[in-house]
Amino acid sequence: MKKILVSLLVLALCTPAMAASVTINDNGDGTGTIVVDAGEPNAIVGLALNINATGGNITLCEIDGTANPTFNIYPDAAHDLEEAEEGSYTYGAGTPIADQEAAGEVAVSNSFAISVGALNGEETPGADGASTVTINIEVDANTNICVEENALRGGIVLAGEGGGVDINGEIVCGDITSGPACWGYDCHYRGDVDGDCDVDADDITVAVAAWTDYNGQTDLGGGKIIDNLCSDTDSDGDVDADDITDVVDGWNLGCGTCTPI
Ligand SMILES: [Ca+2]
Ligand SMILES: [Ca+2]
Ligand SMILES: [Ca+2]
Ligand SMILES: [Ca+2]
Repeated sequence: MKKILVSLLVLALCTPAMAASVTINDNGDGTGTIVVDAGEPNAIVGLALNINATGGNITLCEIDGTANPTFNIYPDAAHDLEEAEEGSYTYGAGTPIADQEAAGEVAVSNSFAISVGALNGEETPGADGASTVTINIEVDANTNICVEENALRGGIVLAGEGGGVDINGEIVCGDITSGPACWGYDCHYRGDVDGDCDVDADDITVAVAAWTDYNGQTDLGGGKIIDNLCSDTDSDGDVDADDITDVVDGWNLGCGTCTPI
């Protein structure tokens, strides 16, 4: 295990020299991906990024699925296991979720670091890294995600002579939403279905149609039209009396401070 930690330390000390890109992709269904791209033919063999979320909660975070041969060690899980009992770490044990400011594995939350590595050539078949790494995220509501390099661990590390790369000190942010875009409208909570910052006859028509067709039903997705989802003013997956109450409030009170789409 000592060998693993020394190797990582050497990699982490490499001077950042090149840029990598980080993008956040929203699937609109409560899932999304963070994609780190160092460009071909570079291979990322060490990755340490801070992830911070506001709004909803991150309920799952994993690297390219749970059994990706690209990375074969989780350094912070290794740290904890080795502290508990020397020699107890095996390749692939643990998770990539780490404390941002100190060594050690933690549970997924709204503020953590991703910490993974790829080691080759030891007694266990190693991993080669990859030019592109995908981190899968699941959230329980509309959530803003921000990603930056973790300074403690060295950010993004390439194989061979590539050394370290950086994202130019940038903090990359994006939303992962759990519903259609209309759920993000400023006045959606009062029944502004079309996002123009009022609740008028147009909105009422859509809301009443959704209420008539789907009162109390919890499955508004699939083949049902988007207007029904937009009439779900409290974004809980149905159009019921609570939503109609919101629309009535919107009709009577208006939208207040609101930016139209
Ligand atoms: Ca409207
Ligand atoms: Ca209108
Ligand atoms: Ca609802
Ligand atoms: Ca409801």
